[in-house]
Order: sequence, then C-alpha cells, then structure tokens
Amino acid sequence: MAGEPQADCLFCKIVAGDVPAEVVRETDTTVAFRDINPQAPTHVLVIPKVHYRDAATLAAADPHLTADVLREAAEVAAEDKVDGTGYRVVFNTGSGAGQTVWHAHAHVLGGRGLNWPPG
Ligand code: IU
Repeated sequence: MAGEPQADCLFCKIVAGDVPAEVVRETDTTVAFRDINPQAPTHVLVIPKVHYRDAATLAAADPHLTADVLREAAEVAAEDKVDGTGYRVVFNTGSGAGQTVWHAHAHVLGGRGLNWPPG
C-alpha cells in the first residue's frame, strides 16, 4: 500500500538501516545514497522514506514530499559540485522506462557530459 513500508522492498530496508548504503544526505522525509552501479561520477538516488511504488504514485499522493525529493536532488548536486556544469534528475517510471526497483527514486546524474535524448 502506498506510504506503508514494504517488507520485500530493498529501499525500505535501506531507510530502516537493515541494508547498508553509502548515504550522502538524510532529512526527516528523504534519504540520498550513492547508486551501487554508478552511471556517472555523481550517481545518487534520492528516495522518500515512505514507500510509493513509483514517481507518479508519489506525486499524486503527496506533492509536498515530491518537492522534498526534488529539493534534495538539487542539494546533492550542489554538494557534489555538479550543479555548475549541469546535472540530470531522472525518474524511471515503469518497466518499459527501465524501472527495476519499485520504490520511487530520483536518479541524480552528473560529472560527465550527458547525451540527449537519453537511450
Ligand atoms: P531504476 O530506475 O529502478 O532502474 O533504478 C534502480 C537503481 O537502484 C539502479 O540504478 C541500481 O543500480 C540501484 N541499486 C542500488 O543502488 N542498490 C541496490 O542494492 C540495487 C539497485 I538491487
């Protein structure tokens, strides 16, 4: 159910501290940690602490929390000093778009040139 911790959710386990992650920022509502398989020098995932299956579900249920995630993405970029050259915030939404973990997350990518359109 949206907003409820899911026992089988990897990112809920990271929020709970049951699975280790390289956490770079944490707020009352969000956690940001380095992606285990980085696609750029900066590749950080920002997640809401509560469980929503994807960005669309999160946005529909809690616009304020959605804004928290976006604000934290900007903070991560600033802390990694990729905000000056530019960075990308990506929400893969649905399996056809490459979503593999079903807990809403923003990818923050930067530190190298990023092509457009993405693959
Ligand atoms: P996706 O948009 O759902 O495909 O993104 C999931 C990301 O989670 C992906 O980039 C993985 O490398 C990343 N990830 C991780 O950081 N730690 C893990 O234990 C697992 C996946 I599984």
